[in-house]
This record gives sequence, structure tokens and C-alpha cells, in this order.
Amino acid sequence: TVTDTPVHIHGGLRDQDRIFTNVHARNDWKLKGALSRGDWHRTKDILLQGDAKIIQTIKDSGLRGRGGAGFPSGLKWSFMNKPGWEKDPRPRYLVVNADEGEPGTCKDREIMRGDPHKLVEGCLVAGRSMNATAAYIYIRGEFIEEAHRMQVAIDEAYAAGLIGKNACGSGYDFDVYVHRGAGAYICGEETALIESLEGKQGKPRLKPPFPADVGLFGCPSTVANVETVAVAPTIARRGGSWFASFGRERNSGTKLFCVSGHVNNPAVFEEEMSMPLKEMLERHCGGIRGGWDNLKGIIPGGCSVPVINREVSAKVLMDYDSLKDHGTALGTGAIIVMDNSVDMIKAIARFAKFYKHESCGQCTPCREGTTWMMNMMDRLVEGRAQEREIDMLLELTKQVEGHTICALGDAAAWPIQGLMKVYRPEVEARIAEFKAKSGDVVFGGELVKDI
Ligand code: L3W
Ligand code: SF4
Repeated sequence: TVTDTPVHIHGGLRDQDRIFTNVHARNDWKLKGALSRGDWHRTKDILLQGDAKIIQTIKDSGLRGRGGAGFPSGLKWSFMNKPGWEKDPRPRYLVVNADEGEPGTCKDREIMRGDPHKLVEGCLVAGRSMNATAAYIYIRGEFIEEAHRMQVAIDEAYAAGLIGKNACGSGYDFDVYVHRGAGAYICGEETALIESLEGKQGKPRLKPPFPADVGLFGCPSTVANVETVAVAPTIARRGGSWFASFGRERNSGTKLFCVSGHVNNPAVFEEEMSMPLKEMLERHCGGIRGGWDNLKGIIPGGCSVPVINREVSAKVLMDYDSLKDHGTALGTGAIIVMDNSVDMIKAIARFAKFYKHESCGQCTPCREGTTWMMNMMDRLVEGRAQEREIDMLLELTKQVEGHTICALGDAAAWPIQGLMKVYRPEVEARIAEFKAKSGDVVFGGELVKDI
């Protein structure tokens, strides 16, 4: 059911409730600045609470993975502590997914630029909760400055005794490493990321086994997004119920949103979950360029999720359930705004090209399907097709969706399905226009005499 009424709206997040207080790196991002913002405050006490208590706090907070899937974090982290885990001689790892590559998404980058210590401290707290001995931060290769700042923060934390042997004086040993990627979008998929960390080509593995059972170097591992890990210390300090008081049930907490495209002020900001999308754009981005009526559509969660039109954009809340009820998803919280100047068919065709380029090629439906999708979308931009090819394209997306090793196949299919659901009349009009203009009858891109 669609219940578009937030349980609890503050009228915008207050400054004292922000977790990321240096998100634009306006202030000192190093240890001294971090300490002044409350990072590393009584971290030892959190560590001494032990694994079960930390995980319970995360469960109470309702935190869900901020990398796109929205899986409940407390539950996911608890998979590392299955009964009998102490008898398993394998080391255990936290892997931080800092391979932020989803088009439109630029929030983790801000955390690493302005608040790198929040992530280092988060590694320690989350790592402690899953009895890990080390964290690997796998960072997107293009993030040169961010990788540098993370390394500086790690070095500072070692020098101050905050991580390493007897971290924070807790008796717990914990190491943190940075590993730079080499520019493949697919390495943001958790098992491809693990393969890449192991020095192999970044090709996703079949799941199960999930990383919690067989992960990095064959050891129990959890891969979690930068933002998810970075909020853990604040939640542990302020309490699960504090975090859960924002947003609404099953959609709780605060979150970083990144808005790009045709708003007056594109921005990255922290806001509470479940705020109406329209209000969010007006409050933080100065509204749509040329006014609300100039809005054509919005992709609310990074380019992998379906587009919504102006009418839906006006009533949807920025949370998992409301967006799902309206046929799209929160994804990474990357809001791509497109006004009436946008050729929506061309925009989605560009995404199709992206997925074709980034497919790792190891499973046939994705490798072949993304190529077909790109070619068909390219022709639809010109209208060089028959109307019935729209249904053929949709059928193709259904053949790919759910039939691949990883979610990239689904991600390639959904934007096209969204386009046809919302803007099909435009696609049909484009075909009719081409036919009227050229007089040509085409099918599959070929000129045909008799159809
Ligand atoms: C143990 C089980 N663990 C699930 C774990 C699983 C993973 C997490 C979520 O895709 C989406 C994708 C992109 N035992 C488990 C279990 N887990 N069941 O929970 O798993 P899953 O499969 O739901 O999702 P995923 O494969 O992690 C992620 C979408 O995010 N996306 C974003 C992509 C890009 C970025 C970026 O640039 N930062 O995130 C946008 O929509 O399409 O659907 O850890 O192991 N029984
Ligand atoms: Fe590779 Fe695509 Fe298959 Fe994922 S779905 S494993 S990207 S071919």
C-alpha cells in the first residue's frame, strides 16, 4: 500500500542532528578537526560494549545499507557472528565499498574528503561488531585526493593509538588499509570488488555463498558502503532510538542525498529520510530550473533505477518504501533531475551505452542483452524502428532481468522499462515522425519493403 505520510517530519533536519558536519570539507578534515567535531569520543567505551551490543544498537537504529540495496545493516553484520564463529580459525574482514561509480552518486566522495576520520572510526566500530581484524577500504581509482585523505587519516589514527594494536586502549587489535581500484564500475558489485582486492579481474561471483561465509581471501567478510560504515560510531554514541526517530518505520535515519541536473542549486546534503521529494528539492536546491511545471522527470536513486514523471515526483517521499510503491527505488539517494529540455529517449539510451560498456561479459544475457539494448535504444532515439519493436525491447529486458550473475543486468533493464512505462507515447511519436519524414519503413534498423 502507498502510505505517503511520514510519521515524523521535523521540517528539515536540524544542524545538531547532522552526522556529517564537515561534508563539504569547509573545516579541518584532519584529526584535530575531527576531534573537535566529536569523532573518536569515547570510542573505547563503544568497543568494550562488545559485538552483540553494537549490533543490537545498529538493529535498533533501523539502519539499512546506503549503497543501493537497502539491506538491514544490523542483520547483515550479524551474519558474521553465527553460532560457533569463535572456532573458525579464519581471519575475518570488513571491506568498505568506496568504489562510488553509480552515475549521479557523489556522496561517499564528500565523506572521504571532509570527514575521513568518521570512516576510519566507523571501520573500527563496525569491524569490532563483526569480530574482524582488519578493514580494507576499496576506493575508486579516480578518487585520488580522497584516497590521499583517507591514508592521511589512517596514518593519524595509527599514530594516535586509535587503530592498530590495542586500538583506543580497548585491548582489540584492528588494522585499516586503503586499496585503489582501476576504473571499472562493476568493481562496485561486492563480489567483483572482492575478486579485484584479491588481485584478479573484477568479475562477480555467484551468490550464495555470501561474503559472510566465503569472502575476501576465502574468509568471512562483510562488504558495506562508506556511508553505512561512517554513521556507525554516531549511532553507537547517540543510540539506536535516536537514529530511528528520523524518517519513518523501516525507512529510518538521516541520509546523504546528491542532487544533480536541472535544479537551481545542485547539492549534496544530509536530510532525514522520508521527506517529500518536492520539498527536498525546494529546501536544498532552490527548486527546478524554470519552475516545477518545467520538470520532465526524475531518476531518484542513481541511473540504475526507473525514472518517475512530474506527477509522481510531486507526491513521492524519499525513502525505500514510498519509491518502491511508485515503481522505482531509493538506490544510492542520487537524484537526477531532468527538465523539459531533456530528450528522455536519448538520456536512457546513454545509460544503455554505459551498461553495455561496463558489463564484465561473463554471463550471456547481460553481455549480449546490454549490446542489443544499446543498439535498439540508439535507433529509437532517431525513431528508426517499428512500433512493435518497443515490445520486443521490453521483452528483451525481461529476458535479462533476474537471469544474470549480478545486479548489473537488472540495472541495465530497469531504466528502459521505466522509460516505456512513463514515456512510451513519446517513443511512439518519434517512430511515427521518422516514418513521416523519411517515408522509410524500417525493422531492426533495416529498410524493408513489405512489413
Ligand atoms: C548473507 C543472505 N548476506 C543479502 C547481503 C549481500 C549484500 C547485501 C545486499 O546490489 C544494489 C543493486 C544496484 N546472507 C544475504 C546476504 N545479503 N542476502 O546483503 O544484497 P543484494 O543482493 O540485495 O544487493 P547488491 O548485490 O549489494 C546493490 C544498486 O544497489 N545500486 C547501486 C549501485 C552503485 C553504488 C555506488 O556507486 N555506490 O552502490 C543502485 O540502484 O543496482 O541493485 O551485501 O551480500 N541471505
Ligand atoms: Fe558480468 Fe553482467 Fe553477468 Fe554481472 S550480469 S556478472 S556484469 S556479465
